[in-house]
Amino acid sequence: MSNRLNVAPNDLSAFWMPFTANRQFKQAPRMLVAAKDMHYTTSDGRKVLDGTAGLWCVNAGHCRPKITEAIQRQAAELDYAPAFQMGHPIVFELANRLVDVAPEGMDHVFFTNSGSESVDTALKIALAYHRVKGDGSRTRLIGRERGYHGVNFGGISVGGIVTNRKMFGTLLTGVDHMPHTHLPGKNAFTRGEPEHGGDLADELERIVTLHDASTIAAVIVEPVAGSTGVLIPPKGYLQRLRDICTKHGILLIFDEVITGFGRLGAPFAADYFGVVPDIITTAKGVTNGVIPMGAVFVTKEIHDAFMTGPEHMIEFFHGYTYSGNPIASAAAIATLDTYKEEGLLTRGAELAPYWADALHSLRDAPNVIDIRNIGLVGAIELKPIDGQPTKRAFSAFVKAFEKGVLIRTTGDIIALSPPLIIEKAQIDEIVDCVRSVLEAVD
Ligand code: PXG
Ligand code: PLP
Repeated sequence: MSNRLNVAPNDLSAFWMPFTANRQFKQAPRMLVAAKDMHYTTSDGRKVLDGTAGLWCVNAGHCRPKITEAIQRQAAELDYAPAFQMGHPIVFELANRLVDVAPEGMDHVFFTNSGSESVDTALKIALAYHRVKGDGSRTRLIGRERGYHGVNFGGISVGGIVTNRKMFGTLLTGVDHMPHTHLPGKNAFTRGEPEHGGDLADELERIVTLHDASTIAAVIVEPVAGSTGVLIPPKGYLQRLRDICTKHGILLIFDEVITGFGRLGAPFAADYFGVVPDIITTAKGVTNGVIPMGAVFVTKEIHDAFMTGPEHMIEFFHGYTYSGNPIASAAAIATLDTYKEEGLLTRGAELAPYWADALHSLRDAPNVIDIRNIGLVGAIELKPIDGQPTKRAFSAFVKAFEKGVLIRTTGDIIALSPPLIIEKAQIDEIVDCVRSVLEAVD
């Protein structure tokens, strides 16, 4: 084991941590120094059960040998190749492999390095697609309240998380938002897709009428909203969005950065719900979270619309230095191999009923006001402490970590999304821990 284990740096000030209460963290750091399968090891040598697959990304569990070896081999063989006007075989192989597991009709892949980049790429593809088709008046983008589409300017413009938007000026113009679908008064403690709220998709029709379809390029939604606290689409909602988009020539983008690669018990949410969009954004699970990589899937129709004009000309003026870089590509292929060998893209479906029962057994725990679940995702919504929103959930997070389980909280919601290799006994361990924590915190 590395000799860095147990050696904590004595000055934490230089690193400005992302999405973190920096001052509080640095007073009482929570350091992870190693990981294997379902567990992290902390700097004080404790094992912590990973209830969140890192940040919703380590779908096959940690430090899987095949992925580690692929990265080591690739780093020694071809470390980097220019992404523009040059190629290397492994990224082409990866694209073929990804298209094979993607929903029918998703025939081409554009590589990025994160979910945020995938989202901005998808929005740019949508705008440019209409333009190359001679439909350049379609410039509006429609997102949804409470949506999370990463942190770049396109993503926060169509996103609907107020704290992620309000500090950053006027964002993209020409963006509108549909209402979110969270209806706790009607749908609390629903298992899977809620009964009420499918008609909220008709709000899209209202927005289309307001702006006129001829001005709208695309609609982007998370099929299951993750980051905001696990909002599951009401029955019929996504199909209705699909129908409205098709009727008006608007592209439908599913942001599957969380739901992609088995999280719901099907390879993609598009498979799970039987609703196929025009563009799918992914990241996280593409490489099991091990190396940054994102992938944007598009239909043949969208791709082919760009393949016009003189052949020596670049068709789409977009790309990243690290788009499809060799090491990430090798990690992704090894990840797909691991998913396939262990049936992980559908394993969530087998475990989902057990997962649902376990989560809903917390219904009578203190301060629980809602429990939601789908595939291997779950949320436990807590009653906020009066005048101190987020405090109760954050205390639960800290206490659970001390007790040996990593959970994630957003607002006063506990979100759970374990690696897809989880065993039933480990599901019990997470739920028992959450119960004891809820009994212990204010
Ligand atoms: N779209 C969706 C739907 C996401 O969930 C992104 C885009 C952005 O991906 P990157 O790779 O740029 O972070 C995400 C990421 C949380 C949490 O705790 C969620 C995300 C990232 C970090 C934390 O809910 N989602
Ligand atoms: N900024 C500068 C000055 C650059 O030269 C580049 C890329 O060449 C970028 C930003 C974009 O970096 P990336 O391609 O890694 O997104």
